Amino acid sequence: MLPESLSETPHRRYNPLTGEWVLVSPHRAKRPWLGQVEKMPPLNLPAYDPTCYLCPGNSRAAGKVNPAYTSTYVFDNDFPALLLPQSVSSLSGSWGQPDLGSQEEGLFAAQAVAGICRVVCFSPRHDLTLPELSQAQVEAVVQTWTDQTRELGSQDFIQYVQVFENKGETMGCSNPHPHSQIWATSQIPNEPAKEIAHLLEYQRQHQSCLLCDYLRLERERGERIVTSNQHFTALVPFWAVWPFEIMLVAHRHAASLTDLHEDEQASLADILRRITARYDNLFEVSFPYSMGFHQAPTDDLPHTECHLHAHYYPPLLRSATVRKFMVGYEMLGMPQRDLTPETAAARLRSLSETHYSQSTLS
Ligand code: H2U
Ligand code: ZN
Repeated sequence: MLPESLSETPHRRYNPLTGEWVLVSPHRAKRPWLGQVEKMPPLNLPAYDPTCYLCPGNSRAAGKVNPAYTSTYVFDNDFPALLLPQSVSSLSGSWGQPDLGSQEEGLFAAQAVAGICRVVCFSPRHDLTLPELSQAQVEAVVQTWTDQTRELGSQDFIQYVQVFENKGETMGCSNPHPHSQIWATSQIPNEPAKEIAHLLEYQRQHQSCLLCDYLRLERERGERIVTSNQHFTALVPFWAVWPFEIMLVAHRHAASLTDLHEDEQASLADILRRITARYDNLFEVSFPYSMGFHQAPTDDLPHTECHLHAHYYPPLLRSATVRKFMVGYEMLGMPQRDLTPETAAARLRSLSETHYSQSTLS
């Protein structure tokens, strides 16, 4: 169990995946439990929106037309942040080689980056988010992410496939039609690169996997677990920064989405629905977040250190309208939280996994 001081005294906690610390101020945190919970009016979106660029049969920018799709639908982003290698003038001849100025060595480092950006619509329905889709529909989403990881990762110049979902206007999501994005790049981006460095170092020191070891301890302790099924556990990490942050970890030491067996894929779809139903039920609002998977790079290395997991970073703190801002001390000093991860987990654990929109129907 948590030493009592960690639920009462200001302290900092270490994130072994990134090597960064988070400041925890539990003495300030009595409020969230007592705070007024404001309800937002339901969105009441139509099943089909003729003005939506993601709905089946509609036109997108640059004149492309979506087919009358009936399951998931993947297309190349019309405004990609990254371009194919042939469209990128290499700064140095090969990917990954910084083009360093000879004298300024390192002070003006730059590298050309090539990549592919895609958009994945979860279903033709404009109004149904992950917890509102059926198990079979979410399995199709998992299968699509897996196929995309395999297809994009098999391209010679791609070293990393980042699957992510930005949900809600507060997260800068431009369209309510449920969708995710995939950016596949010629270099490993910062966040997975930091984690891989720490996973490798842990493996070197302990001859075991950091996430396998961490997951085992968390499952023994139970106090930060939110929900689990046969193949996955969702927990509020000991070092969580965002109030209701969740890390979703595969039970088996699988490195990537592409390593999951069929029953594990179904379990993944199941737990994605459970997590997002709990999130929506927290403030009875469609809960905004950024989430994404961290998996093994698709370069030529074995990456036995990598262990498939996902991070959910939701901004809401006390109600549907009170969000956490990462400003001031957090930008200049370090991230800080009031609500302890244990309290956040207990709160999420107490909620139903039946989506509130369904429970009000019955
Ligand atoms: P969000 O997930 O942040 O809402 O982004 C949606 C993406 O959809 C965004 O990257 C792309 C934008 O470039 N998009 C198209 O590819 N075609 C369009 O017609 C509009 C938006
Ligand atoms: Zn739509």
